[in-house]
Amino acid sequence: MTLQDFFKNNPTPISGLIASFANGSIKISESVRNAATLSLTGSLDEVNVQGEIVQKLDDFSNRVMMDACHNEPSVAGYLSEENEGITSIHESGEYVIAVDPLDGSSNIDVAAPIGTIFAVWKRKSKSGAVDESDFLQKGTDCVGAGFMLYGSSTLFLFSTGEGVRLFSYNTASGQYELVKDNLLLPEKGKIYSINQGSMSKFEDATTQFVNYCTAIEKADSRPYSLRYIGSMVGDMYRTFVKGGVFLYPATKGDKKGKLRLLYECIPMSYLAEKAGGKGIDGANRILDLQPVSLHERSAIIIGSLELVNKYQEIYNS
Ligand code: P6P
Repeated sequence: MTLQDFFKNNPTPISGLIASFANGSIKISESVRNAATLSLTGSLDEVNVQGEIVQKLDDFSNRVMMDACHNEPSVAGYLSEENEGITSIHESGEYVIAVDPLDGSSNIDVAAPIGTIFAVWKRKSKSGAVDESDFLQKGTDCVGAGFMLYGSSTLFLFSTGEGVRLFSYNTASGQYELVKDNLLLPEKGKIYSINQGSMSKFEDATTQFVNYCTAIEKADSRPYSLRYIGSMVGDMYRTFVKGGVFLYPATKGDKKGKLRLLYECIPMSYLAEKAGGKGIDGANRILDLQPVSLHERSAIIIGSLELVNKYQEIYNS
C-alpha cells in the first residue's frame, strides 16, 4: 500500500503535511545518493547558528523542507537547525514544524546513514505571523513526528497520534510503500549505543549504567553489545527494530548534552512512546520538558522500556 492509499484509508488532519514532507524526503534521498556527482559533498564556507560548518547537503535539505512547507497550506511556521530564527510560512496555517533537515550530515563523506527528523504542533496563536511561543511547546502537545532514514534503503517512520507507521521507498514505483502500520519498539534489548570515547566526561549515573551493560551476567544476556553509528537517525532506527538504548547523556561539563530538544529529542521520544518505548533526560520524561529556547539542547536516554527504566533507577538512586 502506498502512502497516498494509506492516507485515503486513514485520513488525519496532517496527512497533507506528512505527504508533502515525504515528497521532499525523496528529493533529499536522491541528492544524498548522488552527492558526489551533483558536487553536493563537502561544505559551504558558512557556519550555522550551531557554530557548525554547513555541509552543502544541509543547506540543500533545508531548502527542500522549506519548499515542502510552502507547498502545504496548513503550515504556518518553520523552525530548522539550519536557521537562527523562525520563519512564517502561511499566515492562515494551523501547524508549526521543527525540523533537523539532515541529521548526521558529518557522516555524508563516509556514506553512513543520515536522515531528516521533524515534529509537528498546532500553533498556539490564532492566525497571522507565528512567534516563538508557537514553537516552545512540550512534546506532550505534539500532534505528529517522524524521521526519514537515507541508508541502505530510504525509510520513513512517523506517527500522527495513533501507532508508528513504517514506509520504505520503492525506487521502481517512485512511491513510499507500507512496511508496518504499527511498529513496536521491543521492550527489552541487548544493545547499548553511546560514544564510549567520552567515558571520562560522563556523570556517575551514565558510568554506572555502562558498567551494568558491560558486566558479565548470563541470566540476562550481559554483556550487551555496543553499536554506535554517530548518526542519531541510524542509531534510533536500529533501536526501533532490534531494541536497545541510545544515550547522548549530560557530561560533567555539559548538563544539557549535545542533541536539540525541539527537533531531535522530542520527535524521537514522541515516536518511541507511541511504539511502547521511552525517552528521558535522566530524571525527567523528555515529553514533559518545557522548552525555553528554540535551539536548546537536552540529554537523552531513549529506547527499550526496560533499559531506560534501568538507567532512571540508577540515576535516581
Ligand atoms: P558525537 C550528528 O552530528 C549528531 O548530531 C547526531 O546525529 C549523533 O547522534 C551525534 O551528533 C553524534 O555526536 O559527539 O558522538 O560525534
